[in-house]
Amino acid sequence: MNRYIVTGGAGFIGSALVRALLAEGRSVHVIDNLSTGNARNLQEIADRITLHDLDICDYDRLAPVIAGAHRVFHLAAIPSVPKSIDNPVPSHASNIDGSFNVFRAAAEGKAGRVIYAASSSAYGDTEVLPKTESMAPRPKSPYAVQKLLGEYYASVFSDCFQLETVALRFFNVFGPRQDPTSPYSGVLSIFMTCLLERRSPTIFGDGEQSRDFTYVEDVVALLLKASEAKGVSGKTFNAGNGGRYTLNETWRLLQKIEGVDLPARYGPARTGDVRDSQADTAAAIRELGHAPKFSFEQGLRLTLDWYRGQRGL
Ligand code: UD2
Repeated sequence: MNRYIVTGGAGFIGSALVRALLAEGRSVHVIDNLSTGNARNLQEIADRITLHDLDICDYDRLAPVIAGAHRVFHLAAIPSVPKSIDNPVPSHASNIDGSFNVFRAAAEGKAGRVIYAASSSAYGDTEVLPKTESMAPRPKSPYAVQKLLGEYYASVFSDCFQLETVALRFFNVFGPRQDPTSPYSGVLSIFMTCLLERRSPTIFGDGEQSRDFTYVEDVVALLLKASEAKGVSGKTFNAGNGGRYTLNETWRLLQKIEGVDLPARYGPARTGDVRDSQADTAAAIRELGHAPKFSFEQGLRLTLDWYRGQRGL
């Protein structure tokens, strides 16, 4: 049976993708070193998948798992802009060396297409919104550089080593299972935890920075489409919703949904932070059949319900 590999499959996006692949009847192998991911995210499906507890930096263990796979979804990474500034060495190793290993293992092992999780951070601050794939990248942080380099490798492996690849630039993905417990966690997981605990969040900067928050199920649907689309090898596409919300608007909306009044605190802006982010989704719609289904508010409500359920509320 064809094997579908998900690196980073114990993470919140990866584990949602694993569920979608299982629903399609696929044989799924997860590669994860359980550093940012967590086996809990795969709990009720653990007996339906094969979990390889290994680091993508360990080529000798990685290569035999990837060899001959039908599709490789490469989501394993050390995410976070601030983490890559506070501790650049591990994120460089995972995001650059680890990604190179995945592409190399796929090419040498004659695997099918690799779908690479790139990042909207590659754009940096552009003069124009929304951000289109043809714009020159202007990475502002080590993380952004690392993720961009992975895209370049994806494209070069397609050209030079006949490996099919597609890169998707994820735009601030959120949803159930996103870990809210680290200072490097995604802002919405932190906001929602604050909301349910009736605490004020800290907004870094003036809160007028904006993001194209994208619900995880829409990204999963696009990953599946990118794994089958024709004539797209070596290309990079935005994986966003196409909208744009400031942090101030977002916190206001969450308070309204929950019916509370909890003014945010403000702290210094983060180094390496992008000011505004919004995806032009035209190319992904045209070439991959992207069709985001969840409005921001729908995604927020579903995610909030999930966090609430976790707390038995
Ligand atoms: C970047 C990428 C995103 C993804 C992610 C992975 C951009 C535009 N987006 O997300 O696509 O690759 O990295 O980690 O580069 N913030 C607060 N309070 C908090 C936490 C965060 O105000 O407690 C702010 C933060 O300063 C930023 C915004 O919220 O302005 C979003 O931060 P984030 O860490 O959720 O994601 P971001 O945009 O760095």
